[in-house]
Amino acid sequence: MASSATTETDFSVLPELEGDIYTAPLQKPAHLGDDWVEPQQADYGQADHAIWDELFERQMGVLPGRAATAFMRGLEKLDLARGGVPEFDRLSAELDGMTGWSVIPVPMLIPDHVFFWHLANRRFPAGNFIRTRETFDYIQEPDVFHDVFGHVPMLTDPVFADYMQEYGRAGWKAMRYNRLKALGALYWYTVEFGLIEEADGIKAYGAGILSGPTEARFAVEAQSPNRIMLNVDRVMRTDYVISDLQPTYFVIESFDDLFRQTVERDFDRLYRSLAPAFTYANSAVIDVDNVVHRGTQEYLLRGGRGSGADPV
Ligand code: HBI
Ligand code: FE
Repeated sequence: MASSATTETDFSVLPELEGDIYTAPLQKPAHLGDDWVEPQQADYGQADHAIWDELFERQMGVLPGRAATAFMRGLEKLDLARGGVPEFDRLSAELDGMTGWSVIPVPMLIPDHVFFWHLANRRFPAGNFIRTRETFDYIQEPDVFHDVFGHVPMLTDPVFADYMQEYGRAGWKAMRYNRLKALGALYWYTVEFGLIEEADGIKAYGAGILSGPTEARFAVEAQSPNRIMLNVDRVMRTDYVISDLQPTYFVIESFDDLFRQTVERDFDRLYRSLAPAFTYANSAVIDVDNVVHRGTQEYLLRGGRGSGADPV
């Protein structure tokens, strides 16, 4: 049944922020409207398209057998193998016929409430730039490869597409309860770094895993990280790592199960039960966990990113 927000709230209107609601203090560039959207960059040069193609090739060398079936199907349905930075209008036209989503260009990280508002209207904000040679292996902000290669193929899956819209709608409520960190943790451990159980093993559907060179093997196969069945109450209380491989990955049985665990939840009650800060460390395994693999945490123990520790 629809949560109360979906009956009272008019999602076509950008929410007004009240009081001390947490949002990233971002300075809106003068040329952007309230929706933070701009025209897609039209002058990608040969060097930019080559960077996209090299990133694409590198991922296709590691993802088969490790990426969720829904993701691999989405790559095909959207013909992302055709080469070069894709045109968002083409992707939006094709997505519209599948799940009603569109891809909209944004120049940078945008405020949470604007991001949620777009998701609530089935618009996916994607980076309107591509990384440089110098930042080839690690980017600070999501560029077009992270967003369009990592996230957009999953929007071709009807259940996941519904989940993403409901996630955006849940953002409203999180703002009202000032629980954006908790909702951010749910996003992080599903949309960015989620794993799913398939008949032939655990696969990745999170864009942060799918768009990086090392994390697909680390998340799916390495001994180091924990792999724990996803429980929304537990995930929303769990801290996460922004700039390194995750010490813990959460596994879902199916996108239907993810949808059931979230949309059919009473988020009002859940948010009221959450503390303002996180409760569990990102490497913790707790008594209620349904543990698929208890990690050795050897990657962290040996210093993590920059220490030369080999993740897999
Ligand atoms: N902005 N452009 C962009 N891309 C994101 O992925 C993004 C964002 N703003 C906020 C955000 N993600 C996260 O805080 C989500 O949890 C909302
Ligand atoms: Fe992302």
